Amino acid sequence: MEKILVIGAAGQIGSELTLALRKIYGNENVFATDIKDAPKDVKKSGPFQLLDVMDDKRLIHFVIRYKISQIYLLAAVLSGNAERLPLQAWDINMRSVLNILDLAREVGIKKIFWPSSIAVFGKTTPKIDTPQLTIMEPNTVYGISKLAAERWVEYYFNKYGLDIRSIRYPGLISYKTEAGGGTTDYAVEIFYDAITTGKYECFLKPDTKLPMMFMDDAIRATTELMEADADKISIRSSYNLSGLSFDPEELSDEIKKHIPDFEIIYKPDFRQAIADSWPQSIDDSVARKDWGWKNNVDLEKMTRIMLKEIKKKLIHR
Ligand code: VAH
Repeated sequence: MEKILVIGAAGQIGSELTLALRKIYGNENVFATDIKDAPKDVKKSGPFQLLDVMDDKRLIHFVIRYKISQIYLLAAVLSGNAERLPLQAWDINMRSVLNILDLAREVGIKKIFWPSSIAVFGKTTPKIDTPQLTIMEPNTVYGISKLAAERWVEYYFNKYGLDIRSIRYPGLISYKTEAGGGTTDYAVEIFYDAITTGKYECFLKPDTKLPMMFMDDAIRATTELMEADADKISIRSSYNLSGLSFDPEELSDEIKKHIPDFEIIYKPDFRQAIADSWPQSIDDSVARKDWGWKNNVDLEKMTRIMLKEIKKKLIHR
């Protein structure tokens, strides 16, 4: 029986991935951990424990005690927050990965998932349909740490045969957790403000097009990648993945179809420079060829689901 450890299970991806993994492997076989308390549905549906991925001694003790066979490492400092604490963010984003890689090699963990990001691309990368293999000169702390970690995960595959798999997530949009300090999180905050106040102050310019994805597609991509035969995986750094691409104005126009009086004002801040260094759209043909990836949710469907679910969530607050 697989025993799965999710690190960062209280976060935007980790909280939803934990529930998806519990559906596949059984509630009691998916151990959710984080350094902060997890959402109710994560804590109620199976084991949850406070655990710091930076504490390598406690980590190895946990993995041996519960006979962990797969690890999903979702803990990281996102782009906006990382610019505020550069060296701490570098340390957390790098040491967390290296702790897991070394632990996995030592105790023989079967499979690991680790998320990269489209933040590994920079100003010199082709912006439209960014290829899987291309120039990568990120100039954000978050992007630099994700690019360095991509090199490490590929190194551990080549040198020790570690089956670690990864996806370069675009901006992820979900309603179960609040935004967590990312540059793309305007596309989450906007829904809450549209519903509660009818207006949103956007920290990016109206024409800032970015690659995005609804969380359900991202979770499905993750489990499909992890369940694919190892011989189908040709990329051991991290797969490009794409769902949709839109800018704040296009998202605002879609919201107005549901809330006609919705108003948006644009006050770009330091995150504009981060967004300007990222691609506008991603070529994910390698993921489609290798393990049959395809996205399901478009802008219209995502907007409808986000408004419906956040309204429900706010009523029950
Ligand atoms: C961020 N949501 O904004 C993350 C993501 C592509 C961006 O990695 O930092």
